[in-house]
Amino acid sequence: MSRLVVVSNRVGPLKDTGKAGGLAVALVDVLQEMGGLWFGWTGTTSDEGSFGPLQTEAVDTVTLAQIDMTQADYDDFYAGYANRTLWPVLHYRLDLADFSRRYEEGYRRVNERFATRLRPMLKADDVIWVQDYHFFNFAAELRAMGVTNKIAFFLHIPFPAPEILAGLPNADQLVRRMLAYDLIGFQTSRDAENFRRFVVSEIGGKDKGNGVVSAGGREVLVRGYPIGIDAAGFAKLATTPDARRHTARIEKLVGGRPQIIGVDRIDYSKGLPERFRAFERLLEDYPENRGGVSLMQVAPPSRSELDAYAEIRRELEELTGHINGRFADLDWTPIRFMARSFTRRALAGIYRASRVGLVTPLRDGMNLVAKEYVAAQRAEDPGVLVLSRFAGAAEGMPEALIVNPHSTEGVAAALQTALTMPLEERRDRWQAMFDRICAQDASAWAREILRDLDAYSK
Ligand code: ADQ
Repeated sequence: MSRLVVVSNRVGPLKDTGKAGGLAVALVDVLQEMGGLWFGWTGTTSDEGSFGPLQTEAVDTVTLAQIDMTQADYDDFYAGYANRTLWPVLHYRLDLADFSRRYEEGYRRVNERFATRLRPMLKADDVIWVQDYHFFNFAAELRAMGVTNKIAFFLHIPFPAPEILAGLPNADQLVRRMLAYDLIGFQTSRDAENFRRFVVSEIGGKDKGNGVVSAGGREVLVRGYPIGIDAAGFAKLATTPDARRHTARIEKLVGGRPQIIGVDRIDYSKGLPERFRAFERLLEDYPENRGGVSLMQVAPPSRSELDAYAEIRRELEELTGHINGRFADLDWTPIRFMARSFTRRALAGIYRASRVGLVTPLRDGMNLVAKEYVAAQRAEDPGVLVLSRFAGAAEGMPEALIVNPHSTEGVAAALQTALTMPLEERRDRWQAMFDRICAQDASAWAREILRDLDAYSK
């Protein structure tokens, strides 16, 4: 059997994968089974950067190999092109994107450097799997060095409609270089369709049917592979003593009154201010909820060096103050906003104590919180998921209450429906979603991509 080589910006952990979430669990599973190498960035910067020593660590059949970046690489490649250019464009926010040429050059430089460092570690029949928007160019760089191995790519975030992507300077070159992969996986069939449309309309390629596109002498399989979570594992987490303690603390606090839960990194793609306004509208339009229903929002800060992120945090603090000032009572606080993170066990317990899971991104590749919320529920008395139509997760979770996150009234009405939904309907909807996320879990996702890569690439 071929060895698996995974490339991603951050690697690991190999042990304690439970703390890291579904992706690490899924990748470590397949890496262990096939034997493998996981290559990426150490997370630190140094003067030598990617020319510095390779840091390795091996557990059983799996080796982690990591290299540093220079501060300039970090600024141009990571904080620059990846997070200030690609992230906003791929989330349909051309208005927030920074198209500095320096960033684009840094991106090419780091892709080339990382590929150069991986090259001598590759064996002839290795199967290579590259993750996410940091490394769109990786296969093209390897091909230029004569690598003919099978190489797959998976994009964790959305791939926008061609009309949006065309706004990115040199988008056509970026997509041409992506065709160096043999298989390109996206979160949804819509993202895959957007990519195929771009190939046809912007670079003169052909859609050959069954997901295959051809251009520049290459044929590539392009499909949706919705990522899953370790659903069974997460359901178990929700019943651990640690999780139960968190469930009990919330239940004591709310005393039988329903809680709505939101859990997101602070990011403009997550629709957080819109969500707070929709909750305010719930209290305005359905006054019977005043003094009863509360919203708990858990949101660890991310990328706080970027202005757009710091602004959202300020806006959320203001909205919390405004809504609480307007509606709070002696024994009831409408919104509890916590800009911090929790362990996965604690999170599982928090989901379980919440009657409604509110997941309303303006754009999201998949959104794992939607699946974790479902996995953590009690089968006999499950909560209701309210889910944005613009999360990739909506494609595979039609039993959720699907909303347009831009519609304050629409989300408020869905919340009211969720809060008043009879037990039997809650159970039916939950069971269908739970069965599906168990069948289509993270490990099934990884295996399907690798199976298709093996079957379709010559
Ligand atoms: P993210 O944008 O990070 O991931 P998401 O899929 O929701 O979004 O995953 C976030 C993870 O972080 C979840 O596992 C969640 O439990 C955890 N988390 C969030 N807030 C937390 C907190 N306060 N404490 C502890 N843990 C917290 C990107 C894409 C997504 C895609 C994933 C996986 O943007 O669309 O689903 O990759 O492919």
